[in-house]
Amino acid sequence: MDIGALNELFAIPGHLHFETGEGGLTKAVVANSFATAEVYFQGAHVTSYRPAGQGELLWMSKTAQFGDNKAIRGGVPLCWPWFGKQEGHAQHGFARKSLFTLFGTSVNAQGETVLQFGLQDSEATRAVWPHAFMLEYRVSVGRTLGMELKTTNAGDVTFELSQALHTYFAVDAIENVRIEGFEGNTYIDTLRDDAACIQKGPVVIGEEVDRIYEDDGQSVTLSDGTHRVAIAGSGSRSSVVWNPWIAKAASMADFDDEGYKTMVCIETANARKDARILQPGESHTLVQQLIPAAP
Ligand code: TA6
Repeated sequence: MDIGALNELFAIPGHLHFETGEGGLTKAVVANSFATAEVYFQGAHVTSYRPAGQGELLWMSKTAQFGDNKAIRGGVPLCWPWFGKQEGHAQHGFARKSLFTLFGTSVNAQGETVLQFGLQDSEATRAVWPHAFMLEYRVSVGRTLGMELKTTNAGDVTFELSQALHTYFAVDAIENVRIEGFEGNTYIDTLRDDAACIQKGPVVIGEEVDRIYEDDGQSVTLSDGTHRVAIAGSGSRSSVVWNPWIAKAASMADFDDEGYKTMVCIETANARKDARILQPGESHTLVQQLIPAAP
């Protein structure tokens, strides 16, 4: 649908309009009394969330690539219908490279701007992943950023789902980052042959980190001395913390070499043994909410 038709059908004065963004891709531009945000239709990808009077909460790579069938580096990629590597297929699935349909826009009772995107199975998706599905994604922009990813098994066979809201957070300086809330939790260290470890104290980042935490539904708090944001999730018992550090950042063309100094990923997931089995007709919703607070 072209920009004119989108604005005709879905724009909301004082809340939302549509523009052509980077790489000629269509994006929704939210500006309400609580915050601004941007969501690309490619991957239903939130690339910006800036609460009123505060700085940008999400990190975007300076060398991020925007184009058909490309995953955008930064913001909130949707890793779906699998998290991680899958023999013979692109890591983290195909949703983040797919063009979503906008099903609706509204203002809810809290005055938040709400966008509802969807993705259904197609010949192309079934060639990669042989299942019928309905994927619905609701983004709510207000004093908090709410993201709800609902998967429905629309077929007649059971399938396994693993996924993540792979959120890239902007931080002033990685050496000041503390992530509180995982203390005492078990985590898998994917950089040490999936060694099982226990988190002692807050998570601090001074090297490459790629961990999958067992998550008992507690919210975690990211702080760096200026930004402070609480991350609440539901429908998840696993969270991922990732920073590529120097070498890995330099090895990725769409990740600017110095970018590791100003970002950390905290991802609300259904990863590894937290993958879910959906029976025909069954649904599962993964939710992440970002709650910015003064430092
Ligand atoms: O979430 C952590 C992770 O699985 C890392 O292992 C790293 O691969 C990161 O995701 C980024 O993956 P991507 O496919 O977006 O380059």
